[in-house]
Amino acid sequence: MNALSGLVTRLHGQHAYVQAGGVEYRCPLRGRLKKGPRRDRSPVAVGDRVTITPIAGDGEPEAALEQVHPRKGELYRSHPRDRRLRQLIAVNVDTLVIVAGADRLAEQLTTVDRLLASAHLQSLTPVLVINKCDLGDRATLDETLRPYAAMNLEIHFTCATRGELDGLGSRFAGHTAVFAGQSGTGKTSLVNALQPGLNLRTGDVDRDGEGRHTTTAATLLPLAGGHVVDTPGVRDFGFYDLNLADLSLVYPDFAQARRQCRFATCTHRHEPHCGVKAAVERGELDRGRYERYLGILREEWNAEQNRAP
Ligand SMILES: Nc1nc2c(ncn2[C@@H]2O[C@H](COP(=O)(O)OP(=O)(O)O)[C@@H](O)[C@H]2O)c(=O)[nH]1
Ligand SMILES: [Mg+2]
Ligand SMILES: [Zn+2]
Repeated sequence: MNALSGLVTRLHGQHAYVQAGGVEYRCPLRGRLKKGPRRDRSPVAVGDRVTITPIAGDGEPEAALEQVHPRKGELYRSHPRDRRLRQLIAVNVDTLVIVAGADRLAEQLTTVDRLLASAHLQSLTPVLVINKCDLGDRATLDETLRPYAAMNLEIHFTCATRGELDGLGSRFAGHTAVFAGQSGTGKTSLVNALQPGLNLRTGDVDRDGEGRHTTTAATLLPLAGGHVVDTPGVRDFGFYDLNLADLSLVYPDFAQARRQCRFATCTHRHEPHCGVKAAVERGELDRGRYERYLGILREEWNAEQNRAP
């Protein structure tokens, strides 16, 4: 049969599911496709553009993966079980939608900061969505979000269950956006509200956070002239290719103060003549952002020390 161009919408077990010409094909991952780079476990990722050859048969449509086309824009993290490996969450993406809940915003800010740093590191446009606005007081939210608004981050306030989308309805036309954030913040509910008729299952708040079973569950969906990728909750979003001394380089709000640090390699912890610490003391840099930065630095450092030999 003739080769077709398609789009990888999800990975499940040993298969990739590929949409081509309105048909979903199941494609074995162990096939003639060459293994991807060693740092990746799988040769394809959600969002990959691929060439497939359908395999004749009576059952579910099947095809062989022939080729993966060059990628533009990747979202990845370090593999939760082996930090030397990169875990691709989705590829060919340009926008990272960071979803947090208005009811528990304060305790989700470290996750927000990690995802924000990832967006900067991976050259994706970040969009912050505060969902469940029916459960939060707007003045309090605005106060909590002041440092984020000050860095010109695009912020939307939504209530997915009431269909209040604060302009997100057409925001993703012409884009591929990944929805990420902690479990239970309403990512799937938002996708449902953005694209009536999808009827994706919601409400599965997995208290274990992220088990092995959730790591392949990112799903690409068509939406108002673009695509979105719904992901399971990612609380612990480890950086894959970051030299820890460079973490603050992806903090746009630290940029000006960093120039006053005496040492170019300053990590803004204990070093003398640190412009960042000084800016925090003067109240010019948000103390919460700074303290969460220190916490992330410590967590990443510990993860480095504990990584598999
Ligand atoms: N009160 C309120 N609940 C919401 C809102 N959006 C989602 N939820 C509820 O939050 C729970 C988790 O939603 P879900 O979309 O599965 O979150 P996900 O884990 O981020 O995909 C479900 O019970 C939803 O009905 C909202 O705007 N307001
Ligand atoms: Mg979900
Ligand atoms: Zn410094």
